[in-house]
Amino acid sequence: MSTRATQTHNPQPSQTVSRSVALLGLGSNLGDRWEHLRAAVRALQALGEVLALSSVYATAPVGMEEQPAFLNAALTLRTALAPEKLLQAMLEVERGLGRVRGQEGSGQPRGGPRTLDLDLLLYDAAILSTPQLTLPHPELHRRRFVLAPAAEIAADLVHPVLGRTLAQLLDALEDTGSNRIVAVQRLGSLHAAQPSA
Ligand code: PH2
Ligand code: MG
Ligand code: MG
Repeated sequence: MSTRATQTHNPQPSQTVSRSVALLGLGSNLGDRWEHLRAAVRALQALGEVLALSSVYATAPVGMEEQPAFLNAALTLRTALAPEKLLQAMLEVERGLGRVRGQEGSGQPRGGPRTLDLDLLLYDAAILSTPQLTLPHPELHRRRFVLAPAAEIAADLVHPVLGRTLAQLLDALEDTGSNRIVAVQRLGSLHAAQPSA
């Protein structure tokens, strides 16, 4: 029997599983921020294949400004999980790393310090809006702390609503306020030793 015939008669079920590519934002501004990001990447590897991981960036807080500086990063994940399932799994990773959400009664302010924040920024070219999830992430194109790491690993990804690449969106940001270029500093690889500065 020829090799081709063998393959024809033995279809591989795993080849029929559809996979998508998600872009995730990572942030931490509480405790050992570097280690929280590293632990998050390890945990996310259980949800699919991490295709690319950005450098770590030290970023000034946006929104609630009276809080510690953040470390931010981004990664692309090839996954078989649907967007809502992926989001649920991401929330579990956050909880596993000690995140307490800022809800009434939690004692934590909304938008305040967090050990780990994972945001689903893009999922293929999906456009969707449910009470749980908006895609693309509504703040993606407005924030340098998101776009700088994201454009580092996926410059040519097109924002499905705005029709512009991540590199173009980053270029278009004004150098003002919390989006100042100096407010977002590239530190280096997450897998290297943490810079002491
Ligand atoms: N996340 C926020 C609010 N502000 N600022 C920076 N620099 N980085 C963040 O990840 C961040 C923020 C809410 O998720
Ligand atoms: Mg966030
Ligand atoms: Mg979040």
